[in-house]
Amino acid sequence: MDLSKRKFKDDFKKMLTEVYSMDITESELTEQFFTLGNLIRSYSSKNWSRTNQHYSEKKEKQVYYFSMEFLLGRMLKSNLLNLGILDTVRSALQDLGIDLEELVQIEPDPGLGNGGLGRLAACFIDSMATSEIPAHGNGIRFKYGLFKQKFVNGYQVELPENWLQNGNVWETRKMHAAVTVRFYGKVWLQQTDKGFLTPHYEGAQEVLAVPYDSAVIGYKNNVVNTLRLWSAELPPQDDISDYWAYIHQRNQIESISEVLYPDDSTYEGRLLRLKQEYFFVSAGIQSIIRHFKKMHLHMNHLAEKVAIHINDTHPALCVPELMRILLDEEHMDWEHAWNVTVNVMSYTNHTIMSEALEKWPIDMISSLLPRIYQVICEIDRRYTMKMGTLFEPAIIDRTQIIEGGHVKMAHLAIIGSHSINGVAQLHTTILKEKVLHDFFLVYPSKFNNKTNGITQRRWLMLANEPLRDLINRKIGNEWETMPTELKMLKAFRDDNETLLELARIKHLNKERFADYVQETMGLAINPDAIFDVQIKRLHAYKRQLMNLLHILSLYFKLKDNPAADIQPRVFIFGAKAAPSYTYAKQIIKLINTVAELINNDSSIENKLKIVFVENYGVSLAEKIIPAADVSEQISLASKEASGTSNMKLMLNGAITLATLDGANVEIKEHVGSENIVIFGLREEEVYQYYHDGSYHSRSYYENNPVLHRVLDALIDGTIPGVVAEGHSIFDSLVQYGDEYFVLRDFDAYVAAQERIDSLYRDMLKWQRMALINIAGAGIFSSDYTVQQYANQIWDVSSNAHLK
Ligand code: GL2
Repeated sequence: MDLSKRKFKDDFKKMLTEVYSMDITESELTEQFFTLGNLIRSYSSKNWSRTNQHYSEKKEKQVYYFSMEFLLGRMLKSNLLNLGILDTVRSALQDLGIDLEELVQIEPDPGLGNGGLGRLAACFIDSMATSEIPAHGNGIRFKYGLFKQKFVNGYQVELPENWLQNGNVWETRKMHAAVTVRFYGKVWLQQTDKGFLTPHYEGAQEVLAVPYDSAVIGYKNNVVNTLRLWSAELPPQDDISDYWAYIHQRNQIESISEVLYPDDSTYEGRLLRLKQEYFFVSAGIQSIIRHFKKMHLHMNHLAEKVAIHINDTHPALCVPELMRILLDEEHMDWEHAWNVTVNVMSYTNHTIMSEALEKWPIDMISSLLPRIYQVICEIDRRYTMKMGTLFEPAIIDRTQIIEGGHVKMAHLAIIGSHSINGVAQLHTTILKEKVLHDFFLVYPSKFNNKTNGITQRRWLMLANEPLRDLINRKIGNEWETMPTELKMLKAFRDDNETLLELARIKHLNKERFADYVQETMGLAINPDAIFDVQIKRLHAYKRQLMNLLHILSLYFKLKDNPAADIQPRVFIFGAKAAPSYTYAKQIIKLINTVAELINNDSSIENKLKIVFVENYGVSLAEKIIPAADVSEQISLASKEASGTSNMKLMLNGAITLATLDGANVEIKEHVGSENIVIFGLREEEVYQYYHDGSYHSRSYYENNPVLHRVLDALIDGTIPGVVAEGHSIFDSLVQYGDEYFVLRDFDAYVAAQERIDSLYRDMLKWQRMALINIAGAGIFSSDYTVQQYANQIWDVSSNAHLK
């Protein structure tokens, strides 16, 4: 948008007076932040309604991305950037004596997601608006985001994250669009006068689902899509006979949208979780149908106007919920309703970890959602009947929805969707060949791959302005919306001036992060050291532990020989563990304790430091990633579906140190094996071990002296204060089989780290690698990912022509 500094200053002062009756000198940061937020809203509101109007008038097919999580991060700068007014506003505020960076800090970072999956959804809505795809997010307005992590004596402690405390400037409550969601009760089918079977409910609990909409602003294109998050409320009641019963009921209902389930991948049978899933699914689909009906088209045409995406299994109830509405409320016959449903739905699988494949006990689902359960039974019955004639019984048994007293959500999503995708090539191959092989036999054409992506706007243009400026000076700014144009940077691979400039920027970012660490943790780190970064949820398969064992090996090397020639390193960790995941929490305690030991040992002359940042999330990622030299992507091959921090880090010039897992495989293809450091078991070797059962971790402990010493340190008192944790972790590796092959990959990892050490010594060579990584990162933009979803899955145009 066109906005002069003068106009902005006038608007800002006017808004401050109107809302707070203050002038600038009286106002504090909070008032200034809300004033700016409200101004941004007013600047985007016209385009928001124009966009919706355009979609309605043109009867555009619309996409609804159903996701339990949207890990947005702070929106202030992102909205300014996308409106094209970031620099103007920053400079105008400066004239008014206000520092934009200080205002940014006022905004809470809404943690409405656990990790990669939730952040992917956030990147997608940004990219969908930018790519002019008529697509909206649909999720839950959790009152409390993911817990706030504190370390107390090295242990993770969880505190509530009350992000809504001071209100959310971006949202609008849309009471007129509220819908009712039903739980419990009894249901039976009755014939109406017109001959339809309609369900009758008795004793159902009714919950009011109230939507809160936020604008999703496309990058400089006038498109504004919608993120709709639902909040659970008690429906208004005329007479409240029992006040306390009323309060109790209200609390119970409001608890549905109270907390984000704090688990990244492990499954626990929680009734509340199932309620949450049905709640936002039912609310979302009812609202879609309401909207569709305004077009006055027959329901048979729904799939021409609506695509619903099921992001992981959490919203899999979309399938029976749409069926319920088509059958019970629209009186379609089963065949037509099913045809429409399958054409509308598509599903992404985000993990092969079997404990994350959700399943619900029949008792729970049938009492909470009686009608939905009937529909699921009928879907299952028809599936087994139809496919039973075509495939052998064992395949049908393994692919049924209801099995062993449980409803399997992935099976429901697969049977009820026309498309099933994995999130990286390797992951999709593993789905087809292993994890979902039976389904691949049944529905080969449904399977496809869509490698994840990230938005270069947040992760480069905003997070790393010095690098953005350098790139723009070298190759112009076309890459902002056509990110593969970053490849033009390759022309500078032998240009020492550019490489030195890259080095200077990295150093600057490292200094900034070092200042932050000094301020917040009181720890001095050296920006000349290698900044070696592993930021992701704490999970055994991601092998933060292997990283730590390597650090210990370096530490002992220096203890034995203080003159040992190693490049100084700062190992940076950011990770939350699910509160109930004991083993992960033990690893956190161990890392913190080793950090304490190493950081305070003056005999190693600051050659090693460990920084474990508290409460890792989007805002911290934005500080760490631009300062990273090394990107640790060291999961056991086959376990990380894709990973996305790998993409953000390469885009910022970090060198990837990786196993051939998830999207690392594709990163290697794009940058070439000389610009990435690969090590460790490959996926087929891992499966071979599973097959022949020949991995015996103890022999690695017994035969590898370095490993022996490092592992002994866990249990012999070398690391003080971790007796219980040390033994538990030692046993998991040596005694109980080392599920994720940490000891098997250790030597290869150490060798790979030595290679990093030696590469880093040649500064120009290192920067050349960094440059090639930045130049090759464009393909991993979520702009391309969503365009592929649009063209190949949703069948919508990725160009709404709103300009
Ligand atoms: C995840 C995968 O673990 C991760 O590899 C992937 O990049 C993201 C996004 O596709 O999805 N699956 C999952 O349940 N979480 C992830 O981060 N939480």
